[in-house]
Amino acid sequence: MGSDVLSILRRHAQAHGLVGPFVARKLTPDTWESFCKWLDAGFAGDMVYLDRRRNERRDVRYLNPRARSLAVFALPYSCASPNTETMHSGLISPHAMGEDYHHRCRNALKRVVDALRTELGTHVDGWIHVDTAPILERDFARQAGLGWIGKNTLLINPDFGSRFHICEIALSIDIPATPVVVPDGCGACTRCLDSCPTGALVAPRVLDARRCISYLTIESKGSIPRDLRPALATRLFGCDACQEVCPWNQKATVRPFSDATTLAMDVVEILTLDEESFRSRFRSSPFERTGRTRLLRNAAVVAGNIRAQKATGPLLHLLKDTEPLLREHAAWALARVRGPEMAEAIQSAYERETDARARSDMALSLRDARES
Ligand code: B12
Ligand code: SF4
Ligand code: SF4
Repeated sequence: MGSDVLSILRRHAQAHGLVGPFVARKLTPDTWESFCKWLDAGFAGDMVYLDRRRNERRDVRYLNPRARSLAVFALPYSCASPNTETMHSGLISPHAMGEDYHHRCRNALKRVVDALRTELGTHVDGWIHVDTAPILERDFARQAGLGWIGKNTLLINPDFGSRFHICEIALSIDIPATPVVVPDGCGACTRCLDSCPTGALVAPRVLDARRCISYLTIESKGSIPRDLRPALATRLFGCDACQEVCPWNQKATVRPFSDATTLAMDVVEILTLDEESFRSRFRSSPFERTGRTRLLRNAAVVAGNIRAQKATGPLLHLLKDTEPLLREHAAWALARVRGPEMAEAIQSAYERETDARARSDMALSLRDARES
């Protein structure tokens, strides 16, 4: 029955653009201790949900007590060159383009499980996970033979590099593990560590999320540290520098799931969005998850980095936004875009500011504006 299950899963997964199944050897990860050390070192920043559910990551059966096997799938995504036609382009990581991958993987795997039940003619439980469950996905993907964990911490497959998402089905039946584990393909290479704009890869396979642009632009709900803002350059949402330089991505044959071509957005336009226009523009996209405040915060940083003169109006408007985070980042950007001309506006914003964090950051922006 095991091999029948594998071929049914493979056939239906393929029909939905997924590669797999790769079946894990066991339901416990090999690197849970390493994960705990990482948490204890504080590398997770504000991602408290990782610590809250750390014990559940010890064994898939904490989550799915009747699970007997774990089938892992990959969803490769497009890595087309950024479309930088807009005047004030903020880069969007290709993984975030098109339909939210959480929906896409979940819907595809639901159909795969339904097809499995129909073809086997019996009830099989299949619990679907994509990204958000307390499962060390790269660990299981590695032990299932999907790839190796690169020095940039990403799982790399020798055929399609690291640009893919990982999703799983925990099944209530036994299926045979994939016999091959992919050997390490990094060797002496250190390109990813050398090219990280913020030095977030503090050692091979160890990432300090607090410095990672992906974390700062997508996960972090707070202020982007002032010293790291310039390193974002034009990155509006996510970061791929440590993947772009990887030789395994350069030689990969990627099968994109998305036909999206827009990998950049005009930051000046983004800065004008109110809550309602944000929601209607980004419904069902990954930006909906992060919300208006974080996207506009990032857009202000990019506008400051590219010294977008046209952003002056929207940034001045944001000095009066209801979100202190936006007032703070708008002041920072204005100090970079128009320097001394903006000192008066920043001074007034500083004087009426009631949020302590925003106020202390604005004091520094005011100083910068006067000195520039
Ligand atoms: C938290 C999180 C983040 C955090 C932290 C990332 C990190 N490297 O830990 C932030 C927000 C920074 C992030 C960024 C990104 N993420 Co993310 N993220 C996650 C999430 C939810 C948990 C990962 C986690 O537990 N991290 C903690 C570390 C310690 O655990 P780990 O990376 O899983 O496993 C580690 C151990 O196995 C250890 N290890 C193994 N062998 C060895 C050997 C030695 C010697 C040592 C010291 C350690 C060690 O190293 C591994 C890597 O750190 C997963 C989904 C999931 N449920 O797993 C997605 C996930 C890892 N992310 C994903 C993606 C796509 C991204 C981004 C590419 C998005 C982007 N373009 O902006 C970036 C990539 C940044 C990078 N270089 O990793 C994909 C990765 C796909 C792949 N091919 O690997 C995942 C699997 C989501 C998914 N389902 O597709 N992410
Ligand atoms: S995603 Fe960007 S910031 Fe994060 S580790 Fe990779 S290169 Fe560094
Ligand atoms: S850039 Fe080099 S060291 Fe980094 S993940 Fe790719 S092969 Fe490994």
